Amino acid sequence: MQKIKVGVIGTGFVGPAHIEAVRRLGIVEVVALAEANQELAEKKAAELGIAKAYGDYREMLADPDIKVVHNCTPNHLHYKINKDIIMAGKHVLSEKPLAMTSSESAELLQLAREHKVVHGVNFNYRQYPLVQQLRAMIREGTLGTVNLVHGSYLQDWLLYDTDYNWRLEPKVGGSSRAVADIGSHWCDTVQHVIGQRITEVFADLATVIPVRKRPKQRVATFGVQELQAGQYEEVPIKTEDYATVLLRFSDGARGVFTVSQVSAGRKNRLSFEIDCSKSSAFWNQEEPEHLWIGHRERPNEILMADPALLLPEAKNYIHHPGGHNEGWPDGLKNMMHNFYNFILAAKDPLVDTPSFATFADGHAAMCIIEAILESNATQRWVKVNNNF
Ligand code: NAI
Ligand code: 4PW
Repeated sequence: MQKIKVGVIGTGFVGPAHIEAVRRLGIVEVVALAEANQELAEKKAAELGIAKAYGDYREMLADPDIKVVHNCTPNHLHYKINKDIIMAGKHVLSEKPLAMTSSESAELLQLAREHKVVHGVNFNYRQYPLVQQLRAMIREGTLGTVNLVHGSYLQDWLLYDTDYNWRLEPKVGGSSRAVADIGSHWCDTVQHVIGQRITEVFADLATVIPVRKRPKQRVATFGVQELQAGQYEEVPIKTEDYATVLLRFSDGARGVFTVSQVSAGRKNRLSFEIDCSKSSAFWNQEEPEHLWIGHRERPNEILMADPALLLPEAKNYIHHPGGHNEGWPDGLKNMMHNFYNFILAAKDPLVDTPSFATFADGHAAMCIIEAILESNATQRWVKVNNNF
């Protein structure tokens, strides 16, 4: 079977994870990567065992054999690079956020639709088996009507004033930080699970650490380093470390979430509880193989990610549709399922693979982020644009 040829732009923290994930699918060949310059591209290509290295991604886009391109660059480059990928006629899997503003994301959505390319955004946390199981249970009505959605996404990698990353810089990361970087995952995942859109928000944001020690040398994502005097400069920080947001959903559900990048001991803890008219459910990314089901009149249950217990829509996420997924490292499985669904759609756009996020979901995320920023600034409920 002919493998689909893929190129990856940006190989810092997440780019290599994309490469590792798609390589394991068995239906993809990563033939090229592009980096910020030729020297770095060749260094990374040698490390990652990739044949072609480009110091300018536009040269990679000229390769007619490459059908799919993953954009794993910093946020400020997403709009331009995604637009160039579409104009080159390639299917585009963009890292989140889709762009820096909702006007940019609206333009990308329209362009992708006009050029009939398959378009995806890597909201990968949808792709855990028990997240898909919960989505199927809600669609089947097993839990009843969704009334409340509440949860959090907590991390500690930016707890110290010496922790730094381009995500803190509005010109590179965007006007929002914790909400855009991780709140977007929480909002996308719960909307996907309950099948409703967020329609209104009321937000409270804070910059818990208003001054940070910015290293004079570039620091890798999640990088930690001891800084000596003279190796850093103190800089004011305006983007938020923390947010709590009240939510209203399209079918009447209410909710709230908290995001924090300064919660010691929480490494990457996305969690949510969905309280329905018959029963409730709770899922936590740090224990992804367990789904808590709460009942009023009978003992609560813990559903395990056991293929024998899962609904068909979720079973696929245990067993690779190609027949096996042994050896898939747990940390990669959610991305692998996301990319598998995307690659199937890229091979045959008529294939119905509803679970990966498209540019429409990426645009929806930008509209939610902008409504949250406006609500925080004006201290009132703000409606989210869902007309697209
Ligand atoms: P990073 O800073 O570790 O890597 C970015 C890479 O892009 C670097 O290697 C840099 O040299 C390269 N780059 C910069 N300019 C370039 C250009 N003009 N052409 C080609 N390459 C260029 O950043 P990280 O943490 O990997 O994040 C990248 C993106 O992935 C961000 O948008 C972030 O939101 C997203 N991300 C998503 C995750 C998820 O779970 N879906 C996880 C981590 C990051
Ligand atoms: O989207 C990413 C998350 O999966 C973020 O950009 C960084 O990595 C911080 O949390 C995780």
